[in-house]
Amino acid sequence: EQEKEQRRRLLDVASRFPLPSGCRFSYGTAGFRADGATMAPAVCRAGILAALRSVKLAGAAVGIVITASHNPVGDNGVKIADPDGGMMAQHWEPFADALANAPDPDALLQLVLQFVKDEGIPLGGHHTAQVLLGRDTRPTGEYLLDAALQGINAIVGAHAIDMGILTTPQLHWMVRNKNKGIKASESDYFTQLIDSFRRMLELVPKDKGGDELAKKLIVDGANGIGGVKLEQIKAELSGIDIIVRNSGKEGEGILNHMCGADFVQKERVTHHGFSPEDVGVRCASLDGDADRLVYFCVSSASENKVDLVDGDKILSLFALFIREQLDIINNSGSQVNKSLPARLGIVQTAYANGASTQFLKNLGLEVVFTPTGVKYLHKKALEYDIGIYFEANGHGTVVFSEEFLSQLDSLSNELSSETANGSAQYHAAMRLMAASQLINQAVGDALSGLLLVEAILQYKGWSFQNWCELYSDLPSRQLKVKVIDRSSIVTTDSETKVSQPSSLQESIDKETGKHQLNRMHCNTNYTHGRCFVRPSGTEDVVRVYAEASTQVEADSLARSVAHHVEQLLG
Ligand code: G16
Repeated sequence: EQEKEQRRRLLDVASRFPLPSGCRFSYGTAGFRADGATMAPAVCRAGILAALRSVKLAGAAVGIVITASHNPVGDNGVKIADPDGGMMAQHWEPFADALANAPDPDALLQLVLQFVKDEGIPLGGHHTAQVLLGRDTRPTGEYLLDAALQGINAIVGAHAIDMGILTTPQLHWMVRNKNKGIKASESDYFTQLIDSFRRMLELVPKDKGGDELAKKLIVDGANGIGGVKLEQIKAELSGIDIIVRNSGKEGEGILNHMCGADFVQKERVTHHGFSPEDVGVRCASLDGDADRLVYFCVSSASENKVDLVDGDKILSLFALFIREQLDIINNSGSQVNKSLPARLGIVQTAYANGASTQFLKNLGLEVVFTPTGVKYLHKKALEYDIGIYFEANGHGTVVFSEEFLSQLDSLSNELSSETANGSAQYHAAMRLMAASQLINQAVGDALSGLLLVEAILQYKGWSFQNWCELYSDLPSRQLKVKVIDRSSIVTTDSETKVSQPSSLQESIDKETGKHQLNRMHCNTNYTHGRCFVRPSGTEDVVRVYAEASTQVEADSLARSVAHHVEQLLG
């Protein structure tokens, strides 16, 4: 009977959300994304998928976030969070694609039945499933939420819980906590941020307390959900004075339009909503769903220019801080000889500015690379006791292994019970503990990242300028190229090389070579020259990234390679 009911529900929901002809969805860098108005079939099927994932994992909570993050307001998307709060396991992505593109109800039913059999999913038994849903502020959000709910309810025994309008990282955090059996509501999330931030500030050495001006922080909310949430808690964040711009309130502007982390990182110009009075003030910028964070400072109002601190420099700040605390614990030379061996790993992508990689390697840190996408970086970072990952675009976090945290916990207990209470070692251990509570362990989170940055700047007594001057970025340029079919580009070596079409890599090599030749003739060169091309997994474009020793060279290298892409792929 239950099996019959299951089949009926799947056929029924599939007929309610037919796939429009010509539509093709792909579970890209961060789930399905497209024009919001065309997304309902894919979102409904993501609902089915999430419920199946929960059944497979013995009823553990799985998450669905309806967002297109940094994309324009007309777009929308959907991604699934696994029970640990991370991205859905990648080996389910081919099924996700097949399900989203199933042409009719019968094909969809057959696909599900086959998959359930292959994966050993106990559908039809006395299973349960629970799916937590969150969405951002996009106008298509509510309509897509309904499509997701219908998809979830098509699986017998599945239970959907709508968590409301949230930042993407909040939903990931909730899923993780719920499965750990710990507090998982939005107010619990805020309490954790506020308390651990306060603890971090209490551990700032007394001589480092910043002046009043240094407490001022302007945050560009990209007219999305991040600014809204920050407004809710800013009064409780003692120690910083936050002003939110592009907060998403009526009349403030359009989501991600001329504002937000992606805009300032790519364009390097001031946002909508900033004025000459802001010159010299420390500013942070979030993206539409607050999973990205970059910092900037308006350097010249007349020229509209900004000094940018991107994800690489945030990573470098975190790495310095964590390394310093580990060094204090391990080499303090204090009377209490306690040590805490920790494998610290740094994860970057090909977009990381070459100067940042060099800086980190010069510190003696282990730096590894993965393809673009938090799903790759996060997984890699989990291989370390402390893994720090960031994409240049501001997407990243710091993950601490359970084992390391429990060692840290016993160390701080020991230290606190000995005479060393109050010692540098003890304080360093407490700082790491507070940082692990503050920074989101499930996924990159702009709000928690921002508070950790602010606490570390105060700890170090650093201004924005001190931070910015950690190293000088190599000039770089990123371009987007529209082509007929971006999937015809296949990359290898963590996306640094094109394997197909092979002639494209030859052209890229030739362009770099040409400019090296220029060095001899015209005294210009790409001493630090680097260029790669990859299809975006969130937009219908091919991305071109070039880096060189001058801005003119980086621009020209990017332009010539973009031209080859256009010529070859239309
Ligand atoms: C998403 C991913 C990021 C990725 C970005 C761009 O960000 O979560 O990991 O760097 O897309 O990806 P692509 O170059 O493939 O378009 P967001 O902020 O849009 O969720």
